Amino acid sequence: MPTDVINPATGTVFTSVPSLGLEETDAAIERARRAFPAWRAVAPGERARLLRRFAAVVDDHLDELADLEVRNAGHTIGNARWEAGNVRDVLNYYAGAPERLIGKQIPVPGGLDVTFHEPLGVVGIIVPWNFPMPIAGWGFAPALAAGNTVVLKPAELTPLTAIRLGELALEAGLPADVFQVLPGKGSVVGQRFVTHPAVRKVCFTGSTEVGKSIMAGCADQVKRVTLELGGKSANIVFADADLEKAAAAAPSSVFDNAGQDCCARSRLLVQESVYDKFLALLEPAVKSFRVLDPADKSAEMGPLISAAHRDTVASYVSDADVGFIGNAPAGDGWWFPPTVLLARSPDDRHWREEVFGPVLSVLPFRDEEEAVRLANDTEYGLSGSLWTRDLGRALRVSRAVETGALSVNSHSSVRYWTPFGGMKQSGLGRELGPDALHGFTDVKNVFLASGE
Ligand code: TAP
Repeated sequence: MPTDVINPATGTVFTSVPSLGLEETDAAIERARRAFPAWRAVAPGERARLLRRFAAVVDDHLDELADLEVRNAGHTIGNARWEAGNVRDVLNYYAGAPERLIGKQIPVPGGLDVTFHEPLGVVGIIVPWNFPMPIAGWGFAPALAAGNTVVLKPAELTPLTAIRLGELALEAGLPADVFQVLPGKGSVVGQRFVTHPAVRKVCFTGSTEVGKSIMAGCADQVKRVTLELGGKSANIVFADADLEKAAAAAPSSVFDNAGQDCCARSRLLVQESVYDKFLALLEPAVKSFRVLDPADKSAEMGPLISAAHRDTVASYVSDADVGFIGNAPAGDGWWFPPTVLLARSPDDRHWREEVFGPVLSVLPFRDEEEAVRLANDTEYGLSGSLWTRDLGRALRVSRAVETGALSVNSHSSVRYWTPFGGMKQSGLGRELGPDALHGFTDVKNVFLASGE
């Protein structure tokens, strides 16, 4: 049965894609299993060349991929171009890996001991709707570089760029069945990655709730699993910070991609001595945040992904203390304005739960100890920022905040050169960075007796 694909900026259906059933999923996994021995046997230099070629073909189609994402996910054209470029860059980065997948030679008595990083087999990648291209690339690029074959399930809401990337891989010369994109339901295609014995690893990005069920399902086969889950990250502004800079940067740290970002700094902690001053600086920055047709080059934020999601986001605002609200287009599409809520206490629902929309909750704190305690008072631990001019404080707080990625005097979270992933219930394992291939390989130790 085909699935309708909707443009969230207009609410209209503009195409449909097939939704694969169980039999088609099993057949694709079987093809991936059969393609594995030949792919792992491709010489490292040749695998590197194919991945670089794949990157070049993505680059040739950058505008096309970006336009697809604007229509399918409502991403601003600026973001969508960055996202397609990120797939290219991540492919190029991991194209350097096959020739550098170096084991160890370990001194032992009686012979020679060496380790190999062996590919796992078929890797299943499950992608959410919020960043369809980058999250796909962070999985398939290192998985392929390590010599695995890949089956990838895009989110039902946003399948188009992943399907196109699957076609571009073939155009670049990757052998058939090495990288297959399987559109369909999570409960059918995604779940089969968990239960099918030929799939040796699942990379899941999405909600903490589904991630837990995937982890439990993978336990049955001791299947490898990487989880990138939700977040409720804190942006901590100390009184000694460059307040103008921190206030100017705060809106994009939470409203980028309409807040549908697991790294969104959706909890703003402001030291009480500068609380009023900071909010006065923040208000114009929020009100001038440009929420426009995402195809408009000057747009900083587009619509939410669906009508149902807009209802969920709205439910957090209805009984909260609203600080101030930005602008959004009226009319068709799933628009929601940037919204700043003043938390009454850390028990407020909007302070505790991941809204996954353009909603920022603000709370004052007294001192460093209280800032750290409030920042860590959550089951999540993905990202976060702190703003201060005090180097010692920057170091102390960076070490004390329990998150996988933190930035000081900036809101940087994801750079493909560095590891990305969550602490606590935000995830398990790390993607990106120089060590990502170790998540797609098993170490084999070989001892060769010298016969002495
Ligand atoms: P989910 O419902 O968890 O869906 C994520 C992906 O998993 C989709 O492709 C979905 O397929 C699939 N899926 C759903 N149920 C499944 C099952 N039982 N077995 C296997 N696969 C299944 O999340 P979402 O609604 O797409 O995204 C929103 C949430 O994801 C947010 O709350 C956010 O916390 C989290 N998120 C986290 C991150 C990172 S990087 N940590 C990134 C994006 C999103 P369908 O298309 O059929 O739903």
